[in-house]
Amino acid sequence: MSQRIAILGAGPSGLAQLRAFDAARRAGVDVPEVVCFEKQSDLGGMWNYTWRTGLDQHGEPVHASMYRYLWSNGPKECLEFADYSFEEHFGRPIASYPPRPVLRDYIMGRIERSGLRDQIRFNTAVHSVEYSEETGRFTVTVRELVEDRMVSEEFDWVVVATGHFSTPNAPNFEGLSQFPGRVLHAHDFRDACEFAGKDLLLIGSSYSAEDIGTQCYKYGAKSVTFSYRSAPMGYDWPEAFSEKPLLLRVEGNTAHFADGSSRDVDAIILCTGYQHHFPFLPDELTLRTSNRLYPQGLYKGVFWIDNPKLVYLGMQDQYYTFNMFDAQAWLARDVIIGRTALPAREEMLADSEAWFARENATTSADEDIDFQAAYVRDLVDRSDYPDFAIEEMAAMFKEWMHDKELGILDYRNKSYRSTITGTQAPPHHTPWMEAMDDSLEAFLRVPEAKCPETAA
Ligand code: FAD
Ligand code: NA7
Repeated sequence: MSQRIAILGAGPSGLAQLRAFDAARRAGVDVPEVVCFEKQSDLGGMWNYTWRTGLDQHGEPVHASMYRYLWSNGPKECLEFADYSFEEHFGRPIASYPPRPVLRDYIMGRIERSGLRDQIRFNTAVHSVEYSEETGRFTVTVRELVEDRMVSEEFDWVVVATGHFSTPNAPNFEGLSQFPGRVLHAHDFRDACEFAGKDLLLIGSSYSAEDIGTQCYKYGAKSVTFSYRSAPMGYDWPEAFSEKPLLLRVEGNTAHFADGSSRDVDAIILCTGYQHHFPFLPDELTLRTSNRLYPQGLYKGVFWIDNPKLVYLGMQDQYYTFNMFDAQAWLARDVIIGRTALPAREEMLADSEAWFARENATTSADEDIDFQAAYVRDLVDRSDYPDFAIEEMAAMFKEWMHDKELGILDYRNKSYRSTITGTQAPPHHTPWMEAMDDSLEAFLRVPEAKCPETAA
């Protein structure tokens, strides 16, 4: 009987796995049957926007943590697919920091053009995965959401690509229950306009805090106070921003911080990160990790060492995103089709522990970037995924971090050169702070040429 592969999730990671099999099929390889289960009604994963929060219309947890007006927080040149450039998709060069709908269009375009949509079962939520030692196969049980029925099927391999930025890590702080304003986690943040004119407190000092804070300011928040647990972000913030140590308690609408200072605020947003959460997996197959560059227990960051027929994609904290997921998916495919053999368990464990220790030894963001670049290089060298300029991208990531230090509200106005096509991105027609419309149409609009007499 030919092998069957289940891919759980049709976000960038799951789509990378579909694309990897398709590339082999096009090259004449006899590939197994692939079925992708996706609980949303469309592909795109986190890049789909919904107004919904909490549970969806079927009673399933809403996956989306993305919000209106979200623009890429890194240069698109660092996440470009090696086998499908932005220029190929849009037919011309575009600016370096696109808003969410543009990136979604790009991710979806590669799949639509390969005709892979048929392999995805939409509106289908995975509810359990069980492995039988006896048969050596997995039973995947899904709920078909529209029909409201449970269905089980058997597979030889399971690829978990359900993402890890969806289930909030939401700590409690004394007094929050009595706070008179809104308290929410970043996962439920949707529209910055709601907070225009307000004094905001954001807990956390990483990407979500930085991006939601700057965005609320862009759309009219009166002030933004960040509260950090370990270290402040330390940007050269405009006057309306301040950074405080950890929130100790809230009394009424007054927030009290660890340095004895306090501040009156109207709303509190917990930007305290996410949990890796796999409610459909049994204990022995569940990855348990913090948000880090090398989660433990995975060979090459992908294969579950205790049962390597279970594959995890995209479970790392991420500098590299789409192209790293591709590199992982290509290697997973090669093992599944028997092109590459996995070493013995002891060797897999030793390799994974060595990477884990190497990550623990990094002491700066630059070293973290180099670490992830080395990891992606190791993956790419093991499959026929098109080689790409991983190390040059690492240099771009470092430049990007420097751009942010120079101007946290301006860094998205910079342009980078694609390592895939060699094209320098044009500057965007509107500086990010003034670009209020995040639609694909507004982003791609070619500005009208100014008459010589009106051009200053
Ligand atoms: P996801 O995109 O999360 O996709 C997982 C898929 O699995 C979803 O479609 C989901 O519906 C499905 N799923 C989950 N559970 C089930 C189930 N039980 N049954 C069936 N289907 C299920 N990355 C960047 O490169 N640039 C950025 O600017 C950027 N900004 C971000 C901003 C925010 C607010 C967040 C949260 C993330 C951001 N990221 C960014 C990272 C982003 O997560 C990745 O780009 C990418 O979406 C990860 O892909 P994935 O496929 O691993 O996971
Ligand atoms: P991250 O990057 O995992 O960061 C989580 C932040 O939350 C980080 O600053 C943590 O502080 C902070 N945190 C976590 N728990 C607490 C508690 N209990 N108290 C105070 N602060 C806490 O998650 P993000 O949401 O910022 O980013 C995730 C993705 O979403 C990313 O890819 C973006 O592109 C969008 P720490 O520094 O650990 O002390």
